[in-house]
Amino acid sequence: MDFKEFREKSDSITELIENAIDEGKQIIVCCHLDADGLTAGSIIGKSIFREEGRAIIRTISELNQNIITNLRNQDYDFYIFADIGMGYVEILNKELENKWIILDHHQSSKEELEHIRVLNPHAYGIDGGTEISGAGVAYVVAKRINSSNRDSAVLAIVGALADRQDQGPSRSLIGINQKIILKDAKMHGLIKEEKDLIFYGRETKPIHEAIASTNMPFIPLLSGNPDACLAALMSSNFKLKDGEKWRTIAELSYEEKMKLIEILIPYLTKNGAKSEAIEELFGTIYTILKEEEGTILRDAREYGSFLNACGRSGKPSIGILVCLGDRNEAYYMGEKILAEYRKRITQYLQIINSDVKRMSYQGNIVNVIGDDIVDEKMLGAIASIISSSPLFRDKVVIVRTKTKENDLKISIRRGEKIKDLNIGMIVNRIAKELNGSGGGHSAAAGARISIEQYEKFIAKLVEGINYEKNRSEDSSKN
Ligand SMILES: [Mn+2]
Repeated sequence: MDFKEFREKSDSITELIENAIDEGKQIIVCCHLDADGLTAGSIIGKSIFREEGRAIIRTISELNQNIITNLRNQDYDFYIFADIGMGYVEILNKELENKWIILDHHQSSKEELEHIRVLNPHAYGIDGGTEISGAGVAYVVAKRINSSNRDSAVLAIVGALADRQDQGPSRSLIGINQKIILKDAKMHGLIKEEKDLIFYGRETKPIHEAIASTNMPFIPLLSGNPDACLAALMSSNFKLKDGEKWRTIAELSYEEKMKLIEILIPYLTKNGAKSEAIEELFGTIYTILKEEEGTILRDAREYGSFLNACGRSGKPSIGILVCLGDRNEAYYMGEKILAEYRKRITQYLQIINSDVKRMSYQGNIVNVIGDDIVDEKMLGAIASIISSSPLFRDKVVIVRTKTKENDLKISIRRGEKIKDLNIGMIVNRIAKELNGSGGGHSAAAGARISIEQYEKFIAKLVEGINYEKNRSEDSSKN
């Protein structure tokens, strides 16, 4: 890893942004619409506003020639792509000449990674899949523009967690996320880090509701079903109320938390192993101290799910407003969007679970057909949830759905227990061979192909996974 070179490159990229601000250029920040993209775009947008630069932030779900031509025709003076852009360097060069930069953490070719207008950690041996997210890359630059932008460290942590970069012990952040971003946040009293049960709403919701609204890990029969959670807890005489008031997970004693885990074990693991359940349910909680107690945004993971819900429900601008500080109208709208979004996810999962034709197995692969039920914007979320199930930790999960254009959108997730398999690279190659597009990270990738190519896609994927697996087993023998 060459952190010094990454630093130097961020200096030169920062300079390009500063020049654009100084010259009064009209800047457009184009960011991806998932939580990491929204936080990345907001961090960089905020830093430009702070210098009194002129910028607008816009979200995009994907890049392609048409979208880029369209952007060019809108005549902005400077284009910043955040958490998106890899794979399009050549087109950007052609269409936008020298008026663009990319801040991203997705994998790409060496040539793209090292391009003078691209800041990407992969170029310096820093793993963009686990050590820094798109928001983190934006943060590194924002901090160089003005050290006051350290207040954005919180957003960078939200982005990293939403991109599931909590890959350290007890689901903690590692790499630059931990050594630089989290350190900044802690030093300025912005974030508290502690180990506890990972449940959405651990500070805010009644216990059964907190368990029910947890999607990661997804707990079969309980996730999305508060009545079933309530029944399970009541039948074990769990103390759910203090007088009239519902208690929250955060209020429980250590013994009570252990008792809660005991109750959940049968739902979580086949063999009822307590250690596995603990591993699954205990983790590092990141609490955002400046957010009001009792709100969704107080927990950094929940903040991310709030933003993902906005982005994937077609309301990314609500998410951006919240990132920029709105705690009134936009926040209340976001709350409603999140509730609705969780309801839909539960419905999708129920259909997938109850219709045997929708889920099939092929060696290491779990194949899920979401056609005509799963909205393409929510495909990634569904793939992540299914893949987080303890049953599939050593599997590659593939979920597909039809797009509006009658193509297929496919989301691929590598189970936690599989190492040394770069799904993003494999998918990128296969999609290209089949005249589609695709790519991503080593543990999570996506593709878009025509329906006719689906069988070939799966066959090539199985082949690619087996090839990589054998190769890494061979090399580990040597
Ligand atoms: Mn990202």
